[in-house]
Amino acid sequence: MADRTFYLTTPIYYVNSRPHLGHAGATIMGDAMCRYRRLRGDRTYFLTGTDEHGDKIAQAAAKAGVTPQALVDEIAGAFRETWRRLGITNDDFIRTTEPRHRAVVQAFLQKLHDAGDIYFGEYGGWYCYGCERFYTEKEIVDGKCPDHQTALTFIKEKNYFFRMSKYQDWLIKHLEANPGFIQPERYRNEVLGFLREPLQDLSISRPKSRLQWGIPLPFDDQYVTYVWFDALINYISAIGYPDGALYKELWAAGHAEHLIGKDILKPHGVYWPTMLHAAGIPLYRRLNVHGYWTIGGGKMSKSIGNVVEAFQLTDKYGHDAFRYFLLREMTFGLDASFSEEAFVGRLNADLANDLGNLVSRATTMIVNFGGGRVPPPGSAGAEDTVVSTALAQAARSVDDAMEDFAFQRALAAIWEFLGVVNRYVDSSAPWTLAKDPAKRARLDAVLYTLAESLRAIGILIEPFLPDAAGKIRAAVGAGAPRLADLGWGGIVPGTSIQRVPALFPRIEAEKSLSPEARGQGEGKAAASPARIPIDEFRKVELRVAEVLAGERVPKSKKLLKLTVKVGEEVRTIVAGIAEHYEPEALVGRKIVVVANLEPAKLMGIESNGMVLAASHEGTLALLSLEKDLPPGSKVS
Ligand code: ME8
Repeated sequence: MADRTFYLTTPIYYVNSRPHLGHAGATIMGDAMCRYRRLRGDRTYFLTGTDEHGDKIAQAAAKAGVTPQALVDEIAGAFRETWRRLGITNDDFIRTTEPRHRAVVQAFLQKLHDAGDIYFGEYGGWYCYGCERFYTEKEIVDGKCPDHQTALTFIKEKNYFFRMSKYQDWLIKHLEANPGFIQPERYRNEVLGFLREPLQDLSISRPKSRLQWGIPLPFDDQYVTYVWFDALINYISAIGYPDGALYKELWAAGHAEHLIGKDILKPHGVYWPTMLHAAGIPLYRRLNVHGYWTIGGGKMSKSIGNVVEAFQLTDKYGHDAFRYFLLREMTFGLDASFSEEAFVGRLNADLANDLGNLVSRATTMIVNFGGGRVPPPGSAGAEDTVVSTALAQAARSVDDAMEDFAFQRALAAIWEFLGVVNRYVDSSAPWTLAKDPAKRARLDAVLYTLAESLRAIGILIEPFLPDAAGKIRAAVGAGAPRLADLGWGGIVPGTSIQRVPALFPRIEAEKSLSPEARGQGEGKAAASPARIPIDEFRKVELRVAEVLAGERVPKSKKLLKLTVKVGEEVRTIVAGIAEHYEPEALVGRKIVVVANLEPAKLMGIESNGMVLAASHEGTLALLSLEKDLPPGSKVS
């Protein structure tokens, strides 16, 4: 991450629905990224906002018996308020109905019109009001919109068009010359895929006779522009294109990055770069594309109440926990599934247990055995350097991960560090050292290491768990967080330490989970099974297997097809772990399998064996080996 200036935008959300889980997920990712960049000391500017024109808004307002402006004011207010409540640190909030935006859209249109890139023509095509765009014959599925699964409307009218086709070759060349322009790579490939077909010119206007709620074209007041020509321009109108200081600093100097969901890849990956190029404006630096949240296996849709319900879990379990779950559970670029059960599982395992317990134990021990003050470090032994080395490693991994917007990887790296510190507490056993006055110097060294680890955790988790990070920093007397202060040894002996008893209280699933979520748990079979003689157990042949390849079983949410090596034998095992593991991430891993099961057919695939995994409250963990042994090794 060489660039020390960073301008990040989220999509501007349609005001035809109130903020929901999907919007929150995207805005939280943007916020975590910008908090991280500020922590690095980078000049950071974070923009979000609302997209307020279009047929749908006008229709919804008419239905509600209010003016479109009254409707958009209310919903834009709800978005602003939601982000304030969630602690989102956006620097500005752009609304497409603002005069500052309208002026830039009109100037942009005029520029393209003057350059001959906007022309008047007739077009007939299948239009989806949900997406606010025409679909080509190839894209239409069963006569319906592939996204909304609703009927399309055939519209034929005279309109203004942007000569997008003219820029097809240029865009292909740009993508080829700049492999990191769209990431993750699958989306770059998807855009290159769109560009294999001839690019159509883009209809950018609607006649005023049909629609009033948009920005009038500067060269024909009988037409309004809206949809993408209106919405995309927010990214530069908000920062004062063409002459504003922010525009020059953030955009013209090449520091802009967009964060979007995969649903709006084409407008951002094709329309926007060609629009910018045609207007002689430099391109954005990078487009970062995230996947979709699904609920109960189905695509999350705005019209479904469950997205709203899911969002209410923020208040039930706390904003930090909600943020953590969304950032930890989604592999950037891929879809992820949301369930209250998995949420509570993560909250208990990662937050209450790994993090909360550690902070509580460490602060309590410094209070009880160190008189509430950081002792002198003494001389660090090998056990102590394991902790400082692990911290440096975690900091490097977090930086690498954040370069790719891979929040899940950044958090996994921090949790590895927490694991090291947790094991350090267990192995150094300060409670035993405290009993022996001769071991005082060793006890001090251990307590110092713990205090220093807490200070580091209070910095490292700031982008992801800002409230908890603040509490930890307050408890160890640390000031404003900066990555530059992560270097080992920053905490000053004598600093007063406060106890932090319960950062994340454990959730008792039985009491708290909604009834549907509880029903899915594996707790039902928890009654202890009858005891068996050892001979019975010996009938089960457990072996180490190496995963050679993995893929999702088509049409199945749960199943992965794994190709594994057991000794010299290669076989297929179908495992119900697809909701917990990406198949590619398993390749090369050594796991434990039941090797002598009778073959079984699952979704038409013959499975020869079973993969062993532990599960608890929605979290699933594959059994692995503590030391490396060859595939085929017997497990007993
Ligand atoms: O498309 N999972 O606005 P929009 C994850 N106004 N993210 C989701 C999601 C889900 N199920 N549902 C929505 C628009 N999102 C246009 C954008 S930009 C110039 C104009 C997130 O209200 C995701 O980031 O439909 C997606 O791209 C965005 O909300 C779309 O929000």
